Amino acid sequence: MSNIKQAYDEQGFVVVENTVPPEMRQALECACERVISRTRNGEWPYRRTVGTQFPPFDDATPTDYWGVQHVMHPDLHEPIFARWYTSSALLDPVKELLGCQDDDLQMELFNLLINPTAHDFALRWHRDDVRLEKASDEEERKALDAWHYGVQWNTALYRDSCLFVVPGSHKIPRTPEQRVLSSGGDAPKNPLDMPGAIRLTLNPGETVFYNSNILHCAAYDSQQKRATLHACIGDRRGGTTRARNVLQHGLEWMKGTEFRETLDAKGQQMLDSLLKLQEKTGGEVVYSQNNEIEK
Ligand SMILES: O=C(O)CCC(=O)C(=O)O
Ligand SMILES: [Fe+2]
Repeated sequence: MSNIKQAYDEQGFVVVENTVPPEMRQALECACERVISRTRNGEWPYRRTVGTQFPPFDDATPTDYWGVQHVMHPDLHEPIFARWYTSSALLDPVKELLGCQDDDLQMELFNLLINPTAHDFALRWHRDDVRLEKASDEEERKALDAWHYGVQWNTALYRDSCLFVVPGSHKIPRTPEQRVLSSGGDAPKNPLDMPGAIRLTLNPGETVFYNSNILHCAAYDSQQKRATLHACIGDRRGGTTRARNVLQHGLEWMKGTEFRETLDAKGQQMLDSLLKLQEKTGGEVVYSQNNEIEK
């Protein structure tokens, strides 16, 4: 087993360097600047709004933004995002971590995480596809045991210290103390109060690949520039295990020929796996999390 796979399997995350080929770096930075401007100017309807932690993000009067959704969307006209998403600099480690071949790769989400400009904001402790406020130990274990068919990542274009994780927590239910600190709807005042938590810092060009059901949270500083590529890829052999987590972000736009035509042959093959997944679910969208938790 490779070193990165061993670390990923044991800790639930691994940091990999050089995941942005030098010749793509500037194009990615410029494309990010453009899509961030459009979002902050209110010209891009698919975005993450301050005050809302999880999808759906479609609240009526947004005040600030912490993410740009669907950066490969053809209406953005930024082909560099799909070129990078299907590049070997990225797909080689993805295949290694999933233990899969090219044919198994399933296109999923590609979003951008940005600093809000006027408000600091934070996400509560969570696992992306488990409702922690009500999951029993057994339900948590079952969900974690089934979560082997996808990998998520954050790639920093600028130094990024927003993400906190509990290493190893992708395999085991929370301890009673961890459960208390992760069952409410609010973000923690100090994430390091969580037993076992560490803060991850990425230097420009570094990627943290992580199991999105690792116990994690994040804090966003409006004064610290952030443009972090945030994406995931699945392994189609997982059937519908990832459907809820992925389709809750609203991927109908990926069905059109306009998007398909922006992709190379490998990208189109990855897209076909996603479209099959969409077909299997009959278009039903179910959300992984409740934004409002009853207290
Ligand atoms: O901002 C981050 O790095 C993490 C975001 C996150 O956990 C999420 O979108 O579920
Ligand atoms: Fe998350």
